Amino acid sequence: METKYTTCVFCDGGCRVKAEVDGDRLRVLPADPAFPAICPKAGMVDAYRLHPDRVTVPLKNVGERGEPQWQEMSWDQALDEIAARLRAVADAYGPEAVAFAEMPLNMGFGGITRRLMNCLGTPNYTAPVALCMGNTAQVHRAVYGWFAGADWERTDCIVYFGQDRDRERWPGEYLALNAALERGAVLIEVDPRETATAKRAHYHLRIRYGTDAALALGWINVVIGEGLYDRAFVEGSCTGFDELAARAAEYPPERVAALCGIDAELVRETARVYARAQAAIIPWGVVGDMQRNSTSLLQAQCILRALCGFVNKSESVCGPALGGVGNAELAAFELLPSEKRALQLGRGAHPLLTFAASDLYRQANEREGVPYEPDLLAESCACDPASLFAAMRGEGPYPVKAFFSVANNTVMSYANQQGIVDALMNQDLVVAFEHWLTPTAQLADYVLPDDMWAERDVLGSPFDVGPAFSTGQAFRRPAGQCKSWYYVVKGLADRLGFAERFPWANEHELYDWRLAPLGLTWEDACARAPEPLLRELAAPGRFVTPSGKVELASSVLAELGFDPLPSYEEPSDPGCEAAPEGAYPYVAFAGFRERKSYNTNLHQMPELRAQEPEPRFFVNPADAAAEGIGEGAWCVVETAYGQVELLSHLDEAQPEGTLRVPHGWWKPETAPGVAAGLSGACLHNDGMLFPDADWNLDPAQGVPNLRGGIHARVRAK
Ligand SMILES: Nc1nc2c(c(=O)[nH]1)N[C@H]1C(S)=C(S)[C@@H](COP(=O)(O)OP(=O)(O)OC[C@H]3O[C@@H](n4cnc5c(=O)[nH]c(N)nc54)[C@H](O)[C@@H]3O)O[C@H]1N2
Ligand SMILES: Nc1nc2c(c(=O)[nH]1)N[C@H]1C(S)=C(S)[C@@H](COP(=O)(O)OP(=O)(O)OC[C@H]3O[C@@H](n4cnc5c(=O)[nH]c(N)nc54)[C@H](O)[C@@H]3O)O[C@H]1N2
Ligand code: SF4
Ligand SMILES: [Mo]
Repeated sequence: METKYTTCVFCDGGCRVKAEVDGDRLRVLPADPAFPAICPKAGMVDAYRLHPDRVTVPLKNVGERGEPQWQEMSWDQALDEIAARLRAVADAYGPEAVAFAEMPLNMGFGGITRRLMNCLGTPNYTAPVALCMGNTAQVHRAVYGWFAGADWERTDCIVYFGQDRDRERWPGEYLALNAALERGAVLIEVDPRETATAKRAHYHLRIRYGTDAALALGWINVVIGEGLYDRAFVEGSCTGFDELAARAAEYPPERVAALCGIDAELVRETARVYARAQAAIIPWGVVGDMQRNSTSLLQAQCILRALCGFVNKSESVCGPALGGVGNAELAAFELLPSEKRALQLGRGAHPLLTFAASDLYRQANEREGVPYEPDLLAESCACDPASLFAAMRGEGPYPVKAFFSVANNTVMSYANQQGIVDALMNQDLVVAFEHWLTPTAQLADYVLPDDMWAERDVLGSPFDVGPAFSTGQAFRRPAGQCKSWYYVVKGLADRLGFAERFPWANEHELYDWRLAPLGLTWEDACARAPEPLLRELAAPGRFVTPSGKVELASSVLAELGFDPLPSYEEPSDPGCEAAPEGAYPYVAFAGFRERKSYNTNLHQMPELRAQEPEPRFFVNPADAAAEGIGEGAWCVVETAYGQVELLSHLDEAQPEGTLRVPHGWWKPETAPGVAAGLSGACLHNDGMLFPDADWNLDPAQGVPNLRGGIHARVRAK
């Protein structure tokens, strides 16, 4: 029997697993006995690998775009053709006409795609991570100079903004939460829904969707007004306190309570509980990433941690790591000429995620002796998706005509889904690197089959925020002709004339190169598994910001032309405002996660699908009664911008006047192609309801408001 260690990526829970392999027999177990919460999905490796729908041979569409007729071909021929078409686009329009969207989390490590792009000369990259922690990372960077991670082991007070964890949704954190609550920690949950986690909270703030930034500003008001802040830390380590105090004065608890729809006394009391804790944490959670006021909310959270003295106590700013080649160094950003960086889409309108922001840290990097790192949380140095898709549709400022979708179901993973379909339809070349014929792959010219996590040796991390590399060891052979992303990148690089930048014959040689500065080889790393390989912190405890301090008023935001301080703006909804009064009486929010699927993936798996067969939306029973909707009825949920069809689920936990719409639903068993609605994606996915017009984006980052709510109506079908 063989034992191998790796990380399960059937979701982003990041569970380390141990595989015991005995011929065909396979057991997937927790790698760490202290973390026994491996969910049943991890055991489905062979069912997933050998699923009859899995793409295991390179495919070319010999039909029309969007109405595919697939022809199998060899890898060599596919790579020859793709390289030639890529070159043709770059020659005709410039290399910036080639764009990539990638989910590095699904691949195990980042940086290699950017290396190819930097060789080619295109800055146009986007990642769904930009909607999920990538933008948090850029705001943390503006305030602290790097990402701050919560110390769960010591905490005595947890503030959750909409996190709802359980054994199948971030089980590691769920166990840490359980342990903290058992130790007597206080939980403050901010969530309009009465979730299972909210029921365990000592304080549950059922705010109005999307008003989180106002609440956080109210807390800052109380902390400053009642003198609850850590004067020594503020005076010694922060800039901008006076400006902050003036801004916070605009958010007294009574005003905040009215904005959020809660009691002012609750705002005061929870601010005091947080500020007086010994080791409070505000862990990352996704609802802060996708609101109209995201930057302000994330900034206000950063400010609270600093004001109350938790930074580098219970919230560690670990700073960049040295030793071993990190993702940014692998990406070789120095190869991308400045005139090409200047062309990065979205750089003018929504610069916080782009080179325009990361370049503002250059002096701080030099001061602290740390490498230039544009891509703090792998792939957060990105175009905002709206700007990229607009350019792909031909709306300027220049054409983008070739598109690679790498482990990203692009069509379904942003706002304005119809606009993304149009963007892909307008390309000269679309390539999808996938496991399935997803709605995105259905619009491709070529679908290239990837290996999956159990089939690949991988040296991580997907993100550069932490100081460790982790190893993942393959324990199954790739199905059919599936290949690694490095194989594809190298194949294209060789054909495009960048061979000397990719001197490693295979990923093992690449990993040896990445590990050499640590005095290790890939084999050594495997021998040490399951231990992570720690890298050295370059500036531990220091703030790699322009001022070298925690910036309560951000000089980076100011430099980019934005308000340096957080604020709360009421989102607009022009479509609803133009409609007759009362036309959209509900507020819908998107993205709620089911247990048996992962974002857009896993709907193919029969055992999982049997448990979650149809896309459901949640509605309060009183609202359902008013609309004449019973349990389990097909309904149409509609905004002023689009509609989806979903099954009703009557749920007391859902506040009256609100609708919860799921993310990621398509039905792989139904007809493919644009005319048929891309296997249900255009009928069911949340991206149909939310526009990506500027008024629905966070201004600094251009990330869509998918969590803060939009006006909607509902009717039985
Ligand atoms: N409309 C809308 N958009 C959203 C969100 C939302 O709620 N609503 N949520 C946002 C959030 S939080 C996130 S994290 C992102 C997620 O965005 P994505 O990561 O793009 O979404 P997934 O559906 O998890 O995965 C994308 C594709 O990767 C494929 N895949 C899975 N594993 C592998 C692999 O090993 N190799 C390859 N090549 N492909 C693989 C799957 O088949 C799937 O089609 O979406 C964001 N976008
Ligand atoms: N099984 C499974 N696990 C997953 C995933 C999956 O698809 N399946 N997806 C993974 C991914 S990519 C992510 S990002 C995480 C997301 O996981 P979570 O962070 O748990 O996020 P959600 O499930 O999207 O929403 C959680 C809560 O946010 C609340 N919420 C919505 N809008 C607002 C708002 O404006 N303010 C506040 N305060 N609360 C709001 C909702 O009411 C809901 O209760 O889960 C990960 N884990
Ligand atoms: S929660 Fe389940 S699916 Fe997600 S990483 Fe952990 S074991 Fe894998
Ligand atoms: Mo996410």
